[in-house]
Amino acid sequence: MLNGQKLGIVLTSPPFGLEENFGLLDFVGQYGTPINLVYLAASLAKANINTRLLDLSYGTESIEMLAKNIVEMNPEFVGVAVHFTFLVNKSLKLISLIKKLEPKIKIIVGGVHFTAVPQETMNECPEIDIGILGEAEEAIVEVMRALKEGRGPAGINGVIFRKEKNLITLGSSNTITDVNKLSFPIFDHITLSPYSPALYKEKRDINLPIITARGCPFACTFCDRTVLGRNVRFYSIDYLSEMIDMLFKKFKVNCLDLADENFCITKNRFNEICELLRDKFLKYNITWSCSMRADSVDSYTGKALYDAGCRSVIFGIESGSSKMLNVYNKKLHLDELPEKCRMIMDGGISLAGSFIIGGPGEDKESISDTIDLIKKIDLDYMFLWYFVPFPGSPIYHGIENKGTLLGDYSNRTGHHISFIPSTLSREELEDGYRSIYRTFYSKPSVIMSMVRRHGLKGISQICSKGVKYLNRFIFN
Ligand code: B12
Ligand code: SF4
Repeated sequence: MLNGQKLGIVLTSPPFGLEENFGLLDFVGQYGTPINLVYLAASLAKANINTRLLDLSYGTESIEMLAKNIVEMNPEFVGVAVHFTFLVNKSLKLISLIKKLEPKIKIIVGGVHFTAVPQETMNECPEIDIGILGEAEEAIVEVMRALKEGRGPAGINGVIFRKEKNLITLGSSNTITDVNKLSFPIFDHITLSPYSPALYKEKRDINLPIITARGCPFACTFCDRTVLGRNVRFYSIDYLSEMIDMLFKKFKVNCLDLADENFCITKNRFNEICELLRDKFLKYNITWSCSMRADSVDSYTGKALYDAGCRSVIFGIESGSSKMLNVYNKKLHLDELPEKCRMIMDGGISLAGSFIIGGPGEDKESISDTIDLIKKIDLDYMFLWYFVPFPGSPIYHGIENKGTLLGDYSNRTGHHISFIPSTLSREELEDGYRSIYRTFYSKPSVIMSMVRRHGLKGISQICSKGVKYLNRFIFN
C-alpha cells in the first residue's frame, strides 16, 4: 500500500553481487542507476498510476525474501525488468516466486533481453502474463488500463501475451518517436547512494545519469540495437535544460553521467549541448562524463568539452586489429587514433578506452595488434571486455558456428568468458586478456596518471581491494 491507496505497480529488477557481474574486477565494479525503470516510473506517475520503483540490484537480501516483500506491498501489477542478459535467470526466478506467493498479481515484463528473445522468455517462464517489446513508456500504461478494465490487450502495439496455449504478438516493437513528450525520469523512488560513479569518472557527491538522445546510427555487430534502434531521436535543448535544472534544484546534482550510447552524433548537436552545459550549468559547478566515437573528435573537441564541464570521456576502441574491427563493423581509422586521444587529453579530460577480446576470428596475431596499439596510444584508463554474444546483436546469428558458447546467460557479462572463438584456445584467450591489461597498467604514463588522479593512498586502496585480481590475473 502506498499513500493509503492500493499499489498499482511495483517496478523492479533482481539483486546481484558485484562479483557476479565484474568477476575478479569486482573491486572496481559498481551498481548502475536503473535508467530503464526511472523512465517507466515517470510515465506511470504521469498517468496517475500509484507506482513504486524498487531497484533491488544492489540489495543483499535473497530473491525469496524480496519476492515476499513485494507481495506484502500488495500491488496489482509487478513490472520485472528482463533487461540485462546476465540477470535473466534471476528475473525469471523472482517472477515465479512472486506468482507462487500471490497468483493474482499480474506480471508485466520488458527490456533489452526480453525484446531480443520474447518467445523464448515467455516459453521459459509461464508465470509472465504479458510482455512489452521495445520502449515501453506508453505501452505499459495502456496495458495496465486494459487489464484493469478486464479488456485484453487488443489494439496495443508491441505486446506479447498468451491465448489458450498460444503466444500472440501484436504489432511491432515500440519506439517513442517524439521523446520530448515523455516526462522527466523519476529518481525520487530510489536511494541514490548505492550508485557510485565508475573509477575513471570524477568523484562528486550527487551523480545522476541523463540521456540526451535515443538511438545510434552505427551498426557495430556486437552492440544490441533491439530497443533503441538506429534512428536517432534527440531530446530538445529546452527539454534537457529544464530537466537538468530540476535535477539540480531537487537533488543538488553536481555530476551528470551523459549515458547516451554515442554522445557526439552530429557536430551541431554536440555544440548545442556543450553550450547549454557551459552557459547555464557550469556556474552551478556541474561536471559530467560521456562516451563518444573517436572518429567524431577534432582539434576543438577537447577544449569545448572541458569548457562545458566535461571531465571524463570514454572511447569505444574495441581492438587494435583492423581484421577484428571489420568483424565488429566498427568504422574506426586506427592510424588516426593516437592523435584523437591526444585531442581529448590535451583538453585536460581523463580518457578511458574500452576494448573487446575474443570475438569471432580473434587470434594471437590480432591480440598482439591490440597490445601494440595500447603501447602506442595515450589513455588514462583502459577496460577490456571478453566478447559477449548478446541475443539482440547482429553478430549473434550463427555465432555457434564460429566458436564455443560457454555456460548459460548468467555469464554474459563481459567479465567472464562466455564465448571462445574457434581461432583460440581458452588458455590463449585468458593469456591475451592478462597481457593486454598488464601491458596497459604497467605503462609509466598510466601509473603517473593514476597517481595524479587517485593519489598514492587511493592507488594502495584500489590495489589492496584487488589482491585476488593481482594474484590470479597479473602474476599468475
Ligand atoms: C546507459 C546504459 C547503462 C548505464 C545504466 C544502466 C541501466 N539500468 O540502463 C550503466 C552504465 C550503469 C550500464 C551498465 C551496464 N550495461 Co548498459 N547500457 C546503457 C545504454 C548505453 C543506454 C541505455 C539507455 O539509454 N536507456 C534508455 C531507456 C529509455 O531504454 P532502456 O534502458 O532500453 O529501457 C526501455 C526498454 O528496454 C523497456 N524496459 C526496460 N526495462 C523494462 C522493465 C519493464 C517491466 C518493462 C515493461 C519494460 C522495460 O522500456 C524502457 C523504457 O523505454 C545501453 C545501450 C542500449 N542500446 O540499450 C546499454 C546496454 C543496455 N547495457 C548493456 C550491458 C551489457 C551493461 C552491463 C551488464 C555491462 C557490465 N557487464 O557491467 C552493465 C550492468 C548494469 C547494472 N545493472 O549494473 C547492454 C545490454 C545487453 C544485454 N542483453 O544484456 C546494452 C544494450 C549495450 C550493448 N552492449 O549492447 N548501462
Ligand atoms: S557500439 Fe557505439 S557506435 Fe557502435 S552501434 Fe553501438 S552505440 Fe553505436
